[in-house]
Amino acid sequence: VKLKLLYSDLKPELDMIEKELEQAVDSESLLLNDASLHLLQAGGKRIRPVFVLLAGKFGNYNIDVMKQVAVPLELIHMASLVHDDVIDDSETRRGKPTVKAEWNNSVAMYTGDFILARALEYISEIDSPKLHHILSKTMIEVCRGEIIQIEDKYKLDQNLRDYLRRIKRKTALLISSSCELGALVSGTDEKTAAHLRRFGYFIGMSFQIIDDILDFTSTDEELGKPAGSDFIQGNITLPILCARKNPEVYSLLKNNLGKELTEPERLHIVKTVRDSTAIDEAKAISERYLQKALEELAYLPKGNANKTMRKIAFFIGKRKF
Ligand code: 2DE
Ligand code: MG
Ligand code: MG
Ligand code: MG
Ligand code: MG
Repeated sequence: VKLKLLYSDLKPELDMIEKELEQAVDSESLLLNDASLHLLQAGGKRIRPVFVLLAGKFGNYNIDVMKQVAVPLELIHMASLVHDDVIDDSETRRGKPTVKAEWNNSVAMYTGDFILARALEYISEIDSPKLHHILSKTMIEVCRGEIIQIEDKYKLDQNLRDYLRRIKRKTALLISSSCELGALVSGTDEKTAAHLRRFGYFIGMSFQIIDDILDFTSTDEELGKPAGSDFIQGNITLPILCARKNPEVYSLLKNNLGKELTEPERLHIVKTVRDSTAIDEAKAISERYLQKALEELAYLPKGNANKTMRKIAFFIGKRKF
C-alpha cells in the first residue's frame, strides 16, 4: 500500500498545499528557485502537513486557516533537510542529488535559510502568540538536538536515554507540533490538543526509530543513499545500541567507527547489524511507541480523521522506505 492512498480523503486539500509550497519557494532569484524546486520536486511523504490537517478535523476546520500552518511546517522541515545534508555531507536524498551536491554548500545554506524565512513569512499571518511560541520552541529544540548529535558522535558507550532524547528533538517534536498547532488553530479544547500533541510525539519517535532501522535493512536503492550512512557518519542509532551488546559485534563497531570504510567493509558492517537480533529489539521499541500513539487516538472522538491517523500509524510500523 502507498502511504498517499491512506490520506486520499485529503487529496484536494493536499494538492492545494502542494501548489502553495511551489509559490512559497518562488522568488526573483533563479538560483533560489531552482534549488528550492529541486528539493520540492524530490517529493516526500508530506507527513507534517497531513497531520496539521488531520488534527484540524477535530476542531473547526477551515482550509484557508489550516494551510497557513500546514505549508510552513513542511517548509521548516524542508529547510532543515537542506541544512542537514550539508552537515551530514549527504550526496543524495530520495534518490536525487542533494542541493549541496547539485550546487554547493553555500547555495544549500542560503536555500535553507530562505525557505525557513518563507515559512516564517507565511505563518506570520496567524495572530496567535501561543502558536508562535510553540513553533519557536520546537525549532530551538531541533537545533539543540542536532548539536547534541554532534557531541554524541562516535560514542559507542552512550545509553538509550541519550538516543531517545536526540530523536525526540530532531524528529518527534516537529511532528508533535504539527498535530498540536493543527489543533490550536482549529480551536479544539485543551484535552484534545494534548492528546494530538502526544500522538504526534509517539508517532514521531516510532517513525525515527524505523528510519534508523531502515538505514541497515534497506538496500542502497530503496534508501536513495548508501545503507549504513548513519554509522559511517558516526551517528549512533538504536540498531547500533542494540547490536553492541554482543562482544564480537561491539569490537567490529568500535574498530570501524570514524574510519574511512571500503565498500566491502561497509557492507559487512551493515550485514552484521542486519542479521543480528538488534533489528528485532529496535523494532520492539518502535512498536511500543506506536502502541502509545494508538492509545492517544483512543481518547479522541471517532471519525474519519481518527481512522486515517490510525492507518498512518500502522503504515509507519510497516514502512519500507
Ligand atoms: C534529519 O536527521 C535531520 C533533521 C533536523 C535537521 C535540523 C537542522 C537544524 P537525519 P536523514 C539541520 C536547522 C533547522 C532549521 C532550519 C529549522 O538522521 O537520514 O540526518 O533524512 O535524517 O538525513
Ligand atoms: Mg542526514
Ligand atoms: Mg543529520
Ligand atoms: Mg536517517
Ligand atoms: Mg530520513
